[in-house]
Amino acid sequence: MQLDTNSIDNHNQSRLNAHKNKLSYWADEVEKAEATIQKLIDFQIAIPSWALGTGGTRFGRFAGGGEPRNLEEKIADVGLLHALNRSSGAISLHIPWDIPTDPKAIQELAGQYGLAFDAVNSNTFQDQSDQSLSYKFGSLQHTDAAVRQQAIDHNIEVIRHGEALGSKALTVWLSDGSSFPGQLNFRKAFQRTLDSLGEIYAALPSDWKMFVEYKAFEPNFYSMTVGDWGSSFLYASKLGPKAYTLVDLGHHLPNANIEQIVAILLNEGKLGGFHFNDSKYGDDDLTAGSIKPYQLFLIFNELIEGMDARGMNHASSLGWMIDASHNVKDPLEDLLQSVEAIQLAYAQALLVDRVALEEAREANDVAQAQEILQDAFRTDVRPLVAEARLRVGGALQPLALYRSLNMRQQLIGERGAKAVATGL
Ligand code: PSV
Ligand code: MN
Ligand code: MN
Repeated sequence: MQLDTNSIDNHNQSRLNAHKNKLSYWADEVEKAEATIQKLIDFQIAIPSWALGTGGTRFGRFAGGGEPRNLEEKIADVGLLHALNRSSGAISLHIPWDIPTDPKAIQELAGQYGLAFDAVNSNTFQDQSDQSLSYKFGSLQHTDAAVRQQAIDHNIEVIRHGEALGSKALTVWLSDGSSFPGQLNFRKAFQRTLDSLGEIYAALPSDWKMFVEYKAFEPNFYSMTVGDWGSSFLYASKLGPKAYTLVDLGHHLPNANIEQIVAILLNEGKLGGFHFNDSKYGDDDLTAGSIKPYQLFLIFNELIEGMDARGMNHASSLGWMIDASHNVKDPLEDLLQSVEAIQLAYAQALLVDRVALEEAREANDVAQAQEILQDAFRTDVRPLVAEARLRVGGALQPLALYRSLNMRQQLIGERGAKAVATGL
């Protein structure tokens, strides 16, 4: 479904005065506002193909209707999001859920919506019907070399699919680990995983990156073979310069200081990118910024500090991806909310007075340092984010427009009330 530009223009016209009033707050700080708006325009956040359908839980799945039935429709959904917010210009695919049978046609279709292909994801955490050996006891760590080889081959196949579409990165997330003490020889599991990853790494094209995603728990609950940033960092360091750690915000033990992890990885040149989401308990995959917006801001604060210190381009140096999927909200509304929350955190962090912050730190002025951060966090940057969208043809209020045009009803009309997307 294509969104016609008239709808966006009408929507923006009707809200323009109210928007300009809110923006006038920035009249005294035009330079700061302009710099922030420009950075927001450049900043694109990739949408995961598997979040376009209603997410399942272990207990059930309540599909909302009109979900994309194939890769073409997933691309159309991301195209719709991008038309609304002009900030979702990439899609991240998961193989085999999204095998592109005709990569040329798929690439062309994505091009029509102005979309690029972000990291491709492999899947050795489920058994597929056409697969000969099982991943029940792991994939790249498996005791049986034949199972490891099957998982290696799958990852290489994923790279080839990505190459055909113009992706530049492979994300490897492994469910490998153990559920009971005694089950696994940790040392051997690490070494086997490293060796297997090494074979995949060797198949990477020269301009590709490999993201090693860690997760502390689930589906294994005693040990995870890539369980924390330390082990991911070790794998990435041993693999070589094309390998990086990927931080999924929901993959930590409770109360982990994610912003500090981010700062250290970035400083080591080993931070590859993100899977944004939010959580209260575990890998909840809730909408970004819905539970801990201050944490999201603090992460961006470290990102900006570290990227600027290393002369990195904010928009293109790291992989910015969402990994959230919902089962009680319309997935497209949920994704619009996630993108907006990420932009808000980014914009607020851009406002931090870094010189004053460093002075306060050097002087051990704790209260002042805290004031500086909270001052930025408590600034209402919504008009800046809306202005960034407006300037590049997006909607002032994407979610409101999506609703007023009855987009979900239209999708249900096109695809049916029982259309269910592939994924978890
Ligand atoms: C695992 O929990 C994960 O975060 C990985 O990124 C997977 O690819 C994705 O979720 C699957 O939904
Ligand atoms: Mn993830
Ligand atoms: Mn996850």
